[in-house]
Amino acid sequence: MTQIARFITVEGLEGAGKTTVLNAIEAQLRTAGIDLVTTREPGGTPLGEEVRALLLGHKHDGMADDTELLLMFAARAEHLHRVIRPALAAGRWVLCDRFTDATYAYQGGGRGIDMARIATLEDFVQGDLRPHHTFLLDLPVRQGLDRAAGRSEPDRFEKQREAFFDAARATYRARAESEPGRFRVIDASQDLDGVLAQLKTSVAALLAEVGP
Ligand code: T5A
Repeated sequence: MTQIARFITVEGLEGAGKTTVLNAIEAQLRTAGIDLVTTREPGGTPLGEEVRALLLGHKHDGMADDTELLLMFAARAEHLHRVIRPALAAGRWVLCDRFTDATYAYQGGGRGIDMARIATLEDFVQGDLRPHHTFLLDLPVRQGLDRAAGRSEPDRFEKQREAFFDAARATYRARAESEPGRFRVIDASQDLDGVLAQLKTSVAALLAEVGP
């Protein structure tokens, strides 16, 4: 395939089913002959994975909201430098589990940090690089938390109260509404077969849009 390399992200609350969906998108793109790199945030590099452990673990419970925000962007700067920009420059597509929309949703919506401050950091760290396509797996907060419960010891984010996730979901949905060309919203409250069927159609539409 000769299309311009695409940067695709997958977003959603805990228990939305990102892991399964990412695997399905990856398989469909590879079948279409696309060379891609799959990665995740926070993380995706050795430094980023260490920052992820700081952010998700409980060693620093109660860290300042601004510390959390800056650590997200520090990990992202490294990720862009080592993985995302080099892949796109080499013509490879990038499929990333979460990116800056998660920062708007969790640190902006959830923590209440001013969105304008997040936008300033976004410009500083990313320049004009933004995802081309974003799949948002949307489902009611309670349903996602119930699915996620019992998988393992809850991380620092999974321990937040429901109101935190309500605000994060509202932010995700508002962003999707304001950028309909970039976002594809998947109803993740359906069973797995239903979610995968929506996804297959959506990825096929994306492939048709970018052309051979
Ligand atoms: N974060 C991240 C920020 O605060 N700011 C940022 O800028 C960034 C980048 C990262 C955390 O960091 C925060 C957000 C997160 O809290 P993570 O591991 O990426 O952590 O996020 P999680 O949401 O915790 O990811 P998970 O892998 O744990 O959740 P998934 O992938 O959405 O859920 P998944 O696939 O594991 O599914 C959960 C369970 O539900 C079942 C699955 O089989 C599984 O058992 N399931 C379904 N069951 C029925 N029907 C369906 N449709 C189902 N889909 C999945």
